[in-house]
Amino acid sequence: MYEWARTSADTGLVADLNYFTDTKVKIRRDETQRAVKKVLEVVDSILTYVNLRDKRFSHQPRSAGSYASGLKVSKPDEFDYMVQLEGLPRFEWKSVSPPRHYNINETGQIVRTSEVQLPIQVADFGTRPPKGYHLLWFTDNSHGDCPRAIRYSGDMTEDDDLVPLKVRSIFKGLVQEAIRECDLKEKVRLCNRTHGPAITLKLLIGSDGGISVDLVPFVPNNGIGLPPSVLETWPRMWRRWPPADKVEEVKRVGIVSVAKDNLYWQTSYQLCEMALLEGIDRDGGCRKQCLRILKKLREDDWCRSTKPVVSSYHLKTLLLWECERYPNSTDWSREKLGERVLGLVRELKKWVNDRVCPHYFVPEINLFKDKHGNLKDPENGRGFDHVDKKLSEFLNEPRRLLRD
Ligand SMILES: Nc1nc2c(ncn2[C@@H]2O[C@H](COP(=O)(O)OP(=O)(O)OP(=O)(O)O)[C@@H](O)[C@H]2O)c(=O)[nH]1
Ligand SMILES: [Mg+2]
Repeated sequence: MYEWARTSADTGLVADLNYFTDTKVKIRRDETQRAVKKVLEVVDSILTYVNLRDKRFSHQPRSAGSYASGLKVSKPDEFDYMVQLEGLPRFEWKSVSPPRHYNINETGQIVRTSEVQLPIQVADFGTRPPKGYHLLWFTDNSHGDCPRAIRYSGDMTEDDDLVPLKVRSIFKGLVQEAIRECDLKEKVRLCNRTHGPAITLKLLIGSDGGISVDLVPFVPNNGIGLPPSVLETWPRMWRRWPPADKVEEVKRVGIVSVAKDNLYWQTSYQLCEMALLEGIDRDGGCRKQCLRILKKLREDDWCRSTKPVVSSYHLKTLLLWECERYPNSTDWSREKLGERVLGLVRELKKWVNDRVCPHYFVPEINLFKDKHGNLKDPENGRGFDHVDKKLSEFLNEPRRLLRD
């Protein structure tokens, strides 16, 4: 295409993307604030009750997810909070497990066993937890340096391991009790199906289908920061992003553990990702706008099924990789909005085609697969084919969808 024609097409695309942002992506600030106020009233009373009953769960919710990072799109109908476990004795991370004397039975109960080694659940991984998972082993349960001796006893542990299944079910039981005792039954429903590490509440307030709230109990990192294996490869030597001060901040913030699996703790980089996103556009760039546009397109067009193969998390991961690929501020200036959005979609299409979404901190982890190495596609690959087709349509005629 001639240069002048390309330039005017770019300008048109940028104008359309800005129009799309203003009309479809932005949420009204007052609407969000009203929703947050209502959500926090409920979450505060639940966590205050839970903490009174069990001091191991913090009463202070920690805002996480897209709201905390200014990345929510369209409607304020979903919020994420993390709930810290407190008063923990000293513990170590274990990624190679010596034989344990407990396991999980067919009905999902923890059982004592004298013969079976723990990792039987994931036989393919031998005696190791799957990549990205670990055990949390209490080295000393005496609480020597804990002022309020909060006991982590058998109700949460087995063989001195803190067991995710036990932590999650104790927390869930207490949340259920809180809803009953705090007279919240008319307003709040506890979702029975637990997906991932969260306990999900449905607040029957606000518009349409109510507001969904995820509460994720987490274990702080005990001063570990980032695991040594990650520090060997991150920040990547050949990359010039993130800036040095961010790298230091991320190293300080570090990982936490969340109860996604029943027997193993999942390493979560959520706080690191939040730190990276905080101030990501301090040079006046359009990175967050790109991500919000992609999230909205995903929701409205690319992945409308109830079990989408591409999630918000995949898109956030995509943006972080693209920031490394384009480390210069000039690449993310407002006039480059069109070029960057198309670049992101092209890269996403490649990922979808290859069925590979590399975790930003641990690239060997493919976020399109589960811990057993199976593709997360309920339609056996057809879900990915569908997204692939949608992405091609968008790349062929991006402005059509934006103006619909
Ligand atoms: N390791 C890992 N973390 C995830 C995954 N899905 C979500 N998370 C984390 O949990 C947070 C909340 O998840 P979501 O509510 O689905 O995503 P969100 O960023 O809040 O985006 P929306 O709610 O869609 O606006 C994300 O920001 C991630 O940090 C996953 O598959 N793997
Ligand atoms: Mg969310």
